[in-house]
Amino acid sequence: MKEGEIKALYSTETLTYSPQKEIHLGQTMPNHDSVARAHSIMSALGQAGFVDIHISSVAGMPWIEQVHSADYLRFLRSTSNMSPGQEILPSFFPWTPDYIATIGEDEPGYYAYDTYTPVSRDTYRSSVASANCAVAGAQLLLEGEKSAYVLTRPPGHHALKDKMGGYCYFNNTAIAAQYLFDHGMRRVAILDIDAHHGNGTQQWAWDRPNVIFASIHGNPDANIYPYASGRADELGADPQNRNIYNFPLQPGVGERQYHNKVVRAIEAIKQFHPEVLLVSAGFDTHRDDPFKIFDLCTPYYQILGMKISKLGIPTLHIQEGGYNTETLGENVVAYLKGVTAKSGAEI
Ligand code: SP5
Ligand code: ZN
Repeated sequence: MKEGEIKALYSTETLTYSPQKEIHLGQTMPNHDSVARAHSIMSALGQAGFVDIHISSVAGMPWIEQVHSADYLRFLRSTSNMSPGQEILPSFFPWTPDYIATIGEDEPGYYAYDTYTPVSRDTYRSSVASANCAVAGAQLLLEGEKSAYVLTRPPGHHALKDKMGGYCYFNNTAIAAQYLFDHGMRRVAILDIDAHHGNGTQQWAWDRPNVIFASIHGNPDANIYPYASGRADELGADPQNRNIYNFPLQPGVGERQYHNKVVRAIEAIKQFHPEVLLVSAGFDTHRDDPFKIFDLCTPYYQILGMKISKLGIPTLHIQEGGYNTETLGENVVAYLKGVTAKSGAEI
């Protein structure tokens, strides 16, 4: 790869996958994971001369099945039979063992934890295609690529073992990690730079001593989604052998405070001595993102990409959030320019 080039993988499913709505506090609104997000990234990658774009076609099912429960997979697969144009948002969430025993099997709400994440006849196919991209990206690392980028859409880091949430259905990052373990990797690091805590990825990493999960995100105690996880005192199943590093930040913070946490997250990863790094790369940290969590500007993503690549570990960059379709593509490009830069300034 020449300087400024990186293998970028996408599936054509992502160019048609188009969830319509979400419900926030009783208000129906357009779903944030618009198809325009994929177009924004694709066109910016093309314009910037990131020419080496491949279409992914790896069958990731064995690794999807290791990360998610059979019941959840059966439920998601069943949504493929929905009528064209039909879209469901769960409206009832069975929460006690009694409820689950009675209606859990048939109730979409059992497999969901919010009203932001709809299902339609396209959901399963697109989610499989997205996870396939992550697996294909991981395969590139095994083939000796120093870094790769995957345009995973739908995103993945909020997907739990048996529940969808936060626009996520399959945990693309956990699935890629599982694939890497099955192909001889022994220590995998995950850095989550989406503005929201990667609760699904943390759940998967929690009791895996050969995984380190480090995440920088909006403080859940400041009413930032997903509200119930991402605190600094979540250390993993064995606190003596810490493998979870959460760096919550107050909403509104800018680059200086953000970068301090990046430095600390990277320090933790370095000390873990991973063989490979997966970055859950969200760009909803940008100042113009509709979720308005942080105050980062586009050029900062280049510094961030450079800082991460200086770890010198084979790295797969996996797309997560980022919802301003005017800026998303250029933010991804700025980040990848940093990732692929051979040298340069660093803050
Ligand atoms: C992958 C990813 O970035 N998922 C993000 C999920 C966020 N879900 C919506 C949270 C709604 C928070 N409150 C909205 C305030 C509107 N002014
Ligand atoms: Zn996010």
